[in-house]
Amino acid sequence: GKVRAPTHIISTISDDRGEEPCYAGVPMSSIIEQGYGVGDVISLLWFKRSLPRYCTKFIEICIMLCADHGPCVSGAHNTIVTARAGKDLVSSLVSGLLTIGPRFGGAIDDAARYFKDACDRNLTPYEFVEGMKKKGIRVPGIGHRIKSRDNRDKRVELLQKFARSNFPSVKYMEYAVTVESYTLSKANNLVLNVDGAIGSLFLDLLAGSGMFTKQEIDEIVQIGYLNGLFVLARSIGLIGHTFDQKRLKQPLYRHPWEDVLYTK
Ligand code: Q5B
Repeated sequence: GKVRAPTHIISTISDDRGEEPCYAGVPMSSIIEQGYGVGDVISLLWFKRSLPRYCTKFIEICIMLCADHGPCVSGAHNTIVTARAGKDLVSSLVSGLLTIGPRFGGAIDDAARYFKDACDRNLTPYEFVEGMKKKGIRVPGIGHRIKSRDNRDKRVELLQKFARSNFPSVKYMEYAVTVESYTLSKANNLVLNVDGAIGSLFLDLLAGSGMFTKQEIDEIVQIGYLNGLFVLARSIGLIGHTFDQKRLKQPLYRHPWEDVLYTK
C-alpha cells in the first residue's frame, strides 16, 4: 500500500491547498457571504469552532475596548519612543507589545486561572485574597494605576453590562465582583480591572455557552489563550501610535534629566 512520508509540521486550524483558503474547515467565501466578523474568525482560528453570536460579539467588544488606552501606558510609551528613534512599524509595534505581561495587560490568563480555582473551590473572597497575600502573589485582574472606586473603569462596566444581558450565567464574573468588594475594603484602587473583567467573563463564556467540554475549558485556561485578546487588541492602538509619531515627524526622544533622581 501507500506509505505516507513523515511530516515535520502538524496543523489543524487552516488549509490553503484547495480552491480557496479554509479557516477550521469553513471556506473563505462562506465567511464573507455569511457576514462573519472578526469575532467569528477568532473563534475559528483560536477555538476551532463557530461560536454563537453573543460570544463572537463579546470577543469583538473585548478587542474594541482594549484597542488603546492613551499614550501614557507602558506599551504605547515604548512604541512612541521606538518610533521616534526612527525605527520601522514592526519594530515600534513589537517594542510596545513586549511590555504586555503580568502587570500590564497580560494578567487575563492568570486572572481566569485564579478566579476559576477559587470560585470552583468555593473560597470566600477573604480566604482567596488573604491566601494569595500569604503566597506573596498579587491578585491578577485586581488593581489599577489610575482607576479606583471613585473613578471606575468604563470598559469594565460595559463588559459587565453586555454579559449580564446576554450570557446565560455570569457566575465567575459575580465571584470576581465579590473579590473586588473585599479588595476595595483594603485600598481604593484595588478595583476589578479590564484584565480581571475579561478573564472572569471569558470563564463564563466558556462554561455557559455549552460549546466546550470541561476538559477543553481546563486546557484553554491552562494553555492561556486569553492574553491573546489584549495582544491582538492593543496592536491596533500601537500601530496607530506609530503612525501618529511618524505623521507628527517627532524627533528622537530623550528623557529629561530633571525627571531622573541621580543618586549614589
Ligand atoms: N496591591 C496594576 O499597582 C498594578 C494588588 C495589591 C493585592 C493586587 C497592580 C497589580 C495585578 C496585575 C493586573 C492589569 C500594577 C492592570 C492593565 C491595562 C491598562 C493599563 C493602564 C490599559 C497597579 C500598592 C499596594 C501594595 C500592593 C497592593 C496592588 N495590586 N494587592 N492584589 N492585585 N495588579 N494588571 O497602583 O501593602 O503597600 O505593599 O499588579 O491585574 O494593565 O491603563 O494603565 O488598558 O492599558 O502601581 O488598563 O494593582 O500599586 O504596586 O504601588 O501597590 O497595593 O501590594 O500594598 P500600583 P503598587 P503594600 S490593567
